[in-house]
Amino acid sequence: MEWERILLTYKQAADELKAKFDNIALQFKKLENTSPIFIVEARVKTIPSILAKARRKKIPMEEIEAEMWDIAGLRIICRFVDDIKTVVDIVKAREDMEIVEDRDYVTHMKPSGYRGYHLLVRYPVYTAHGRREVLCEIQVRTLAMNMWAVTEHSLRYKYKGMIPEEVSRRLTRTADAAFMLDTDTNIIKDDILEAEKSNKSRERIILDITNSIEALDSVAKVNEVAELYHKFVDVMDANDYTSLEGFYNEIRLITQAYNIR
Ligand code: 0O2
Repeated sequence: MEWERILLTYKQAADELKAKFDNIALQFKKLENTSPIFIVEARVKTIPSILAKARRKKIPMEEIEAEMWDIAGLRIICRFVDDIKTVVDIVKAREDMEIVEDRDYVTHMKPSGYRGYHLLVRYPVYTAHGRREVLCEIQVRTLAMNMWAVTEHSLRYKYKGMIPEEVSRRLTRTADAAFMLDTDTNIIKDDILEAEKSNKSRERIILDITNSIEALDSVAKVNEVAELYHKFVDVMDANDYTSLEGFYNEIRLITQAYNIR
């Protein structure tokens, strides 16, 4: 096997896919203040890990590329369970990758307690030696699902698959806790997002007021600017969004009158 060439092709696929989904997350955040994609991670399996999985699943060496689906892996982490469906729909609507299979371990939890939505995609890359198609597994999980999976993965590795009874019981409890965390945060999702939105617009208003007063400093009368500073401090002390908005509108009128912003 030409491991280096093969793994470099998978690395290119994983890197490209990460860049694509990172950009989607960025666009959501900039344009809608929130994104169904929270974190994107990409990895290529190491040679020992590929060989171990091939042995475990009895995949002959010459069939590894066709049969091992997750040599290139992308993990998309979401904050809310509902976001998983949004992300899956985004992936399914793309024309630069073909869905080969999907596995919904969110609705159908694995017996281990594992949850996540897996999409197997065929993705073309243009390498130094031409076009290649590789399989890549996209795992979509919530933060809680991911935390559980990473923990269970470490324990499984530590105990070589023979997790002691007591540890296994605790793992089941943490899976239940992760499920509850996901269910409850999903129910109050709108509340959480609304709170974050108003925090963000508060921060933006405060920054705008500060910049406006600074700009007025060079054109308005000293007394007028000092008065505005005092009023700003009072409004901040009051910690009331309506007063802040009122003061913001007042400042905007003044800056417009001075024709500075
Ligand atoms: P790694 O080190 O994360 O890459 P299966 O035969 O069902 O066990 P299969 O057929 O390879 O697995 O496909 P599946 O079910 O889609 O699982 C592929 C990957 O999903 C795994 O890759 C894990 O990353 C993750 N996964 C699936 N089941 C579990 C689970 O019970 N616990 C944890 N922690 N992760 C899971 P690898 O190669 O096993 O591991």
